[in-house]
Amino acid sequence: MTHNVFAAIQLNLKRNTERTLLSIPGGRRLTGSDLDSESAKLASVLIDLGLAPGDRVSVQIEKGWMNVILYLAVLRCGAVYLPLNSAYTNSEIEYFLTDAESKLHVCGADRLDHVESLKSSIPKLQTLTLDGEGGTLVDAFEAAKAVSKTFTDIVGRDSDDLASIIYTSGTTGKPKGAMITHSNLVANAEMLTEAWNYRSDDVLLHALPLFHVHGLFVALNLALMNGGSVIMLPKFDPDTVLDAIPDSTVMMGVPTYYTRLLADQRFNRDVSGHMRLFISGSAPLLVETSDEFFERTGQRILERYGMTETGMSCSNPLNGDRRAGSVGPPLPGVEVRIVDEDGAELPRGEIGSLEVRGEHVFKGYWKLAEKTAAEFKGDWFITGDMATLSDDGYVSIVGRGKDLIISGGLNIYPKEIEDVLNDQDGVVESAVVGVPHPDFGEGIVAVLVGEQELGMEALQAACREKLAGFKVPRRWIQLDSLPRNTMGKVQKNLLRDDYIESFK
Ligand code: MLC
Ligand code: AMP
Repeated sequence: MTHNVFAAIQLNLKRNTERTLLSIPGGRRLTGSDLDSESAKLASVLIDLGLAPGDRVSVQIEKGWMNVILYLAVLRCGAVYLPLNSAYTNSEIEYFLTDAESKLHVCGADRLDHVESLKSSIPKLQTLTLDGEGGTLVDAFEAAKAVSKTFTDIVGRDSDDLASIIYTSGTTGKPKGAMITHSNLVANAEMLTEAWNYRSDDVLLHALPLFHVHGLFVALNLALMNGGSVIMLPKFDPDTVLDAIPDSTVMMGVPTYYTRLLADQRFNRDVSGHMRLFISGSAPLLVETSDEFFERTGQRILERYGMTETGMSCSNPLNGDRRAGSVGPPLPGVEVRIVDEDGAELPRGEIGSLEVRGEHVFKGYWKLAEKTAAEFKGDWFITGDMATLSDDGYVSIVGRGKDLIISGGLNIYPKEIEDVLNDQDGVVESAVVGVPHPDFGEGIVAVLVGEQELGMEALQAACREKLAGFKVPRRWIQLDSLPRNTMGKVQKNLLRDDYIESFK
């Protein structure tokens, strides 16, 4: 028996050969049979290219049906899917491809020259392009479709074999590749199916990007593993979302999606009344957003909590008390504990470090055995989030032990931005903090100390060149010195307080 997660997906594709499982408004509609046969054809292309089980396929493409086929094809042939945010700059992706030793990289034609130039340091790297419905990947796919007999199998994998690597940044050093196994994906989808009673008659409104855990493993996998159908939008846009809601039953999003919907007066009880579930995660959902949503629609958003390394760990209940400000009890099969700085478990209600364990917890960081060991205590994974556990078992995330900004559901590690800023002429030191932002939850403020008056435009341009747009600070401040405690550590909490109104 294979543990390839694609086998679990295929079971449901085969149960739904004639039904449309994936539809792109104004574009293609694919049945279970289409998803099965087209992923097989593309898997043959990958195998013909020489991809072996375990080889990494890095992907930086726009969202669309071909992205779904590519993802399924990579799983199907036992390779490892490595999705990359389409906003990452060339200098950012260089690290990922080199570290992961990609065997195949799929990207837009505009990125090709840069990726080709990496071949000297990644000798076995091959490339294919995908732009909308064109590119060398599509050419190869069409050619494979014309061949009557190709690969239709599923390459066998063990439960502990890698299905995906997703890079997450960290408070120190370079981004780390989280190794996610086939059994992690199956386990997490099973937990969510049970917790949310996910069904084949659910229609998922999918506006999330496909390059993160939320859009790929929580949203897409869950639907496909249940034979549910997906309405796939290229991105979150209130107009297209409002058009798609009448045909949907479940929507998943980051809090920004819900604040943007609430800002649109067309979004009301009439539009949303038939929906079975609105789910939020990836960033804290403000109590006021949850309450406003409830007042507007009569429905309480179901908030859940997770991370790249673990998939989903906690969720408010489908039936029962969905508590604003809490992420709910652990999912079935997940254990959580709250510990103090010495690792001792804390009494209920006290704030401490959140640790989780279960089948959903990843295998470790790619090529980083020491970092992996440092973030586990036995099989307990240290999330880096600060939380409380109520007497009745609800987890509330109250802060972060890690220096992390979450903007519009995207994680930004200040260190990465500070490193770029500190390299610029005239900059003595910098501190980057996140403060409340009405649209993104948190917005980025850069506080700098310079040898002389700093040209903020040049600093901004330097950030733009090196970093994805969502990581570029939006407010710039120069001080004579940064506030420090007696240990010499920069007091970012004071900076956050001082600039808390920056985006008001
Ligand atoms: C885009 N921009 C952002 C941003 N996204 N700025 C701050 N934070 C963000 N999240 C900037 C761009 O750089 C650009 O600026 C400008 O906004 C317009 O870009 P856009 O792409 O047109 O923006 P928009 O479509 O409005 O996107 C915002 C968004 C999107 C919130 C809809 O970021 C999004 O879909 N976020 C979801 C992220 C997600 O899936 N997270 C899950 C992670 S998994 P400029 O100046 O550069 O032109 C995880 C685990 C878990 O966390 O628990 O789920
Ligand atoms: P990522 O590394 O992108 O997977 O992001 C994971 C982090 O997002 C977690 O460690 C939390 O800090 C945060 N997160 C995810 N869901 C929630 C939530 N519902 N409430 C608060 N923080 C969340």
